Amino acid sequence: MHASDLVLYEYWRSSCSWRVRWALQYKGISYISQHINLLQNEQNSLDFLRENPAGSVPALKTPTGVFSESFAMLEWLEERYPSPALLPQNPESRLYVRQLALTLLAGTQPLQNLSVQRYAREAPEARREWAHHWMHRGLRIYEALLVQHGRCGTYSWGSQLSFADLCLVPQCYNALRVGMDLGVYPILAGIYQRALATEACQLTHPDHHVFSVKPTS
Ligand SMILES: N[C@@H](CCC(=O)N[C@@H](CS)C(=O)NCC(=O)O)C(=O)O
Repeated sequence: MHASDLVLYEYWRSSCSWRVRWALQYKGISYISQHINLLQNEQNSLDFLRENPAGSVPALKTPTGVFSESFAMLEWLEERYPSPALLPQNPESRLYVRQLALTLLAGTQPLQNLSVQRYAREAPEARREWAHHWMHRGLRIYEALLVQHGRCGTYSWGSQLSFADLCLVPQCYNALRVGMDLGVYPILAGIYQRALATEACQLTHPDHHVFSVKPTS
């Protein structure tokens, strides 16, 4: 597949976008990254909605169409480009890693998404409380799962980077941005620091990522 065959529509600070561009980087897949400015509501422009009716990022353009939902993208990338793997080999370990990933991807991020915060709460301070509440809930469950299963090492699944870490790190980044203290989750905070230090994570970090198509502001 050529670089131009894949286009990732993304917003620089979007945690859902980060997990997909990290997977692309880790697997050494070239792609074009196109910035969609959420603060300027570009996700709801008619042109973008025609391609991606979900009106969210990330969206991935492949030779067969444009797709939303970051977890579907991770699964497709894993099937299409299995090495280096982001899922363990056996089905039970995969079940566990997917559980960790979805605890944050499906059970936490949607509740702290800005459009949900805006819909649920009017005052900025009340939005912040809302976000803290749901992020703490998600991270508390994640930490408890790590303790319960006792399988973590460098990363959430031993020494293998996995979907779980691709969801955990952007979630921790979000939590820190809104002033949460990760010290109450010592195990996942350690994984966050170790994963953050890796090359693919650094290259795709919101503060360092280089877009193929420059952000409009
Ligand atoms: N379940 C979707 C969620 C996508 C999502 O919520 N993206 C956020 C950015 S992280 C977004 O585009 N928000 C724009 C909006 O809500 O208008 C996924 O995992 O891709």
